[in-house]
Amino acid sequence: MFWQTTRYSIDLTRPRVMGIVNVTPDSFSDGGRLADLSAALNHCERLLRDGAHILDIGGESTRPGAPPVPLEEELARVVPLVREAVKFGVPISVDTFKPAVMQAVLDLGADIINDIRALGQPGAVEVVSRHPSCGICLMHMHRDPLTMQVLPMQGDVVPPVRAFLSQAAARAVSAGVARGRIVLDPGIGFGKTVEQNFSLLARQAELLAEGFPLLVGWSRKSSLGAVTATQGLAPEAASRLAASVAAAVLTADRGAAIVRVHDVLETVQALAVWGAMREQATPDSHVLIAKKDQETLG
Ligand code: 8Y7
Repeated sequence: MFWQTTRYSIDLTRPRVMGIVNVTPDSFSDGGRLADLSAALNHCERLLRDGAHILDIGGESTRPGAPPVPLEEELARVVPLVREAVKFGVPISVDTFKPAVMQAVLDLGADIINDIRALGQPGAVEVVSRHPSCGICLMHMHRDPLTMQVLPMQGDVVPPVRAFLSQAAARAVSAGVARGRIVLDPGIGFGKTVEQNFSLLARQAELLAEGFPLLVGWSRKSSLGAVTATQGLAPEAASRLAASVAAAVLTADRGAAIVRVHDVLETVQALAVWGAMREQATPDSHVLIAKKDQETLG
């Protein structure tokens, strides 16, 4: 299966690693805009050296409880970086739900729109469908970042998450977006309890049954903190590396095509081990996989 994006047709025969690039004041800011830009570019280069296949640039923190970012501020954070990042020679994804930001980065040549609101904002479907080929990630979120963890979902979340994603994809397709441009994402941590997040992992096959590739982001999320807590104390986000890598391998093993991660090097290494095992499990398939990879993305 391939993911059709603006400039790249991404071969999803093996799992792809999307490296997270946050351009929010709490990540790179040290005062001056230019310093911020060069720090962000250095971070991009590091993720690429570490083996990232895709970069995901975001200018709005979507952490639970995070306040909204005004349009002008988000544009000021994201546009200068995307303008440079499209020169790296890898697919550039932009994490935004604002149609005006989507339009601005697509005009700069961005390859993928990663929308935590699944094109739910008025005008978003139109911006994406007007573009001939950009990729799009449709993610499930319950409520919004301010309130999602105060009142999470109830009961079995797998069927409603699947139904939501199915409808979001159908809406995009009927607006003219080719199916091959779409990937789906269950939105780990977006308005779900720890148990609900893990049920989305255990039963990922039910989401795959929609027939679209899955992108999944477990990296450093609080559910990983919850299940690795000792004496009631969860490790901080930066200390959830092993847990994040374990979750990335498990989600890939259950069929996820793209993993969205902070720790690219470790995830790439872990997936290489998983891939080596898998080649032995299916002796015929690896020749095919290697050949396809040569034809497209590194
Ligand atoms: C996800 C995401 C975040 C995710 C997709 C964080 C922007 C929170 N999580 N996008 N964004 N999937 N597609 O902890 O799981 O990274 S922000």
